[in-house]
Amino acid sequence: IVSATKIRIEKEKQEIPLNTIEDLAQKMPRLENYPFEAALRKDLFHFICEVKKASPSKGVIAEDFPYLAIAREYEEAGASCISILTEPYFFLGKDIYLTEIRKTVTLPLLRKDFILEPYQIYQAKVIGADAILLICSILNDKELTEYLNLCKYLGLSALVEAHDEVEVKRAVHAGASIVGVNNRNLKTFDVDVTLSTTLRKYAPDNILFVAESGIKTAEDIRILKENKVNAALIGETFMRTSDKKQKLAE
Ligand code: IGP
Repeated sequence: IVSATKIRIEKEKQEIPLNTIEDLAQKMPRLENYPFEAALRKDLFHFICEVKKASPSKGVIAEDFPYLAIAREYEEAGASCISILTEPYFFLGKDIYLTEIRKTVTLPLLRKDFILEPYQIYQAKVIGADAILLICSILNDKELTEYLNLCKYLGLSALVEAHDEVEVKRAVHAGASIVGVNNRNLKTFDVDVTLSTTLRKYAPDNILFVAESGIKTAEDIRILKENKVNAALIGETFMRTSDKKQKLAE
């Protein structure tokens, strides 16, 4: 995934060079209030609902993919934020999904992609994202710190993804204010929904903590709430549920 993403970035740079995308990003309104983080700071349990056509572990999840209608449904159902896959090769995502959803809903939007270079952070800003995903396992400490600072400068929030105790600590040390634990092992695709609750204790209480992947039932949510997890990032379960409002209410 990393090498495919690097090739993609090089191709994109030929279309829009780094200095151009940097200029464009700086011309975008810099929102002082960091809407993505602000939404999750509200004192209740939050749902970040994901717009995702396919994934490497599940293949195509949604043949028919009315992404604008899905985003609208998430908003009506009471989601706090929306996550949108823009990664084209493994998740069949597109930047345009995010840009169009931006015009359709008012909720804060997370650009879900494999961020390796600052170029993609400027890009996220330009396409209308409020937040990006930074994955600890593909970034070193220096990059993590630098990218978090770049986010701050652009008015973006960052969800910093970890898979184990060491990565949660690295995320906190780098200055993350939102840490996510991915219950899915990216190498084996195995899901362990207890991983996020087990790792909660390695981040201070004031850091927003998000459980990601494999979350299916009201019972899963009850356990997350009990363990001081602030939000759940849910893709497949909602993508496969026709009545999203009812599922979220339950
Ligand atoms: C959603 P699920 O199992 O509810 O569809 O998972 C989300 O956590 C998952 O899409 C995800 C992801 C990622 C995708 C978590 N981290 C990193 C791509 C890259």
